[in-house]
Amino acid sequence: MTPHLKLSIPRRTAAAAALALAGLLASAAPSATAAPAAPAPALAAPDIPLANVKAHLTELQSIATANGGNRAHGRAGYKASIDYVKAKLDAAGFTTSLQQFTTSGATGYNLIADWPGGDANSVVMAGAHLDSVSSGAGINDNGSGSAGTLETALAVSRAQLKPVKHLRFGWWGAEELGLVGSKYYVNNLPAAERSKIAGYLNFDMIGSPNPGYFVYDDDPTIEKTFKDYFAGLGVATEIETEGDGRSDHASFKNVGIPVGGLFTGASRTKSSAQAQKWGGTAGQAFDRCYHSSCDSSTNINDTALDRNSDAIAHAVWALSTEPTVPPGDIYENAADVAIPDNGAAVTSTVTVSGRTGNAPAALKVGVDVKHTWRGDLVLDLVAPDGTAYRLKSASGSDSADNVIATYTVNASSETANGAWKLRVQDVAAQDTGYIDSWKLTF
Ligand code: DTR
Ligand code: CA
Ligand code: ZN
Ligand code: ZN
Repeated sequence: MTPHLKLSIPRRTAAAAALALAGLLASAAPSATAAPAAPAPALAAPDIPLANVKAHLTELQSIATANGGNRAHGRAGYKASIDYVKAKLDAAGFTTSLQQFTTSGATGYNLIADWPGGDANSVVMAGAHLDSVSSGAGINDNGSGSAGTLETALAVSRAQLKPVKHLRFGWWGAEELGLVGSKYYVNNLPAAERSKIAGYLNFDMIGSPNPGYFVYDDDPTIEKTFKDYFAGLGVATEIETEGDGRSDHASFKNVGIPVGGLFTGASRTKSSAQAQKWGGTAGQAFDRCYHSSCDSSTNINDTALDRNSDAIAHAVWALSTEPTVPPGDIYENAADVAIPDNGAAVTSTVTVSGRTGNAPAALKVGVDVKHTWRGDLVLDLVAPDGTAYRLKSASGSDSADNVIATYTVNASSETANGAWKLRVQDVAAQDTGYIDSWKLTF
């Protein structure tokens, strides 16, 4: 099992951030079923006006039209695109810098924009590649991600946001040549600077004309932030399965930075099941104009572009403005434990020591269980004295995958020190999985 990436900020803050972001707060009494309740967001993101995002796409289309029909690396259309985005950010008060590199015999450019303020040692970054292929204007691929990211940055400025973490945005060159710009950025970032990046959010194709709603399955906190947003809209999401290595998040993931992102699909075909849940046309590609000359202003689904742009803002706000939760002490077990299908319960143990007195009335139990059809699963926290606290009961109809959640348990009647166990049982046939990791935060 590939261990999932942790937010690379100091563990205590990471856990606090994860807890602050986690959507499920549950107070459980012995054998009571935890009743999840979503916490109020620390600071709700504003709506991102679709018209503003579309206006950026109109400009990028004009740039392509005026420069040989594309915005590809090494061409005039790319540099004009970078200059357009940079001018908007400079006017909005960002600290911008152009990073030059050479590939395929031509000069490429990355644009980095820092929003002044926030903890310089904990950076939340969002980015998109701005280059197109040479065959077209690249309005969905990837004007859409570039414009959604740009408009979110401009919304940060309009709000004069004062985030806890530092916010940085990036627009990458030469992604279509092999993630060249983002690799150059990461490779030229000193290790000490890399370790300050708490997470990188990537947006590459977020307005496909026959859209799917895919969330990258990488860092669980980032993934959950996006999935919670779409759940709030009543929009089902799927895990992005073709994404590994396919866009700029790979450059960050390869050096251990937690990543996440959104995607509405490229040349793969939408299935009938997907058309059932998302609408659109089954048997047709998510984007029939992928890497083609028809990837122009008309090659966008406005609803998908709007929803994903709003999701970008939601994640940027949520991941950078979470309340300063007093750090707790974390006890974690990241060893994978296989869960037998429709079989006996398994446990994973964390041993708590060196504490005094009882556990808190709001003991945080963070779980990461990878398992298809999570309705099969029953989860309990078992205290050192054997008392069981129900975290999650079986719910046959819940066909979604994975239990990535944080529960709050009133464990004030339990002594803190001792061997605490997460007990998981699969109570229905078919579908299997494993405990990926879990942790207690006191
Ligand atoms: N490689 C990207 C398009 C792409 C294809 N699959 C994925 C998955 C996740 C993000 C992006 C993509 C491009 O052509 O720019
Ligand atoms: Ca919107
Ligand atoms: Zn592409
Ligand atoms: Zn792309």
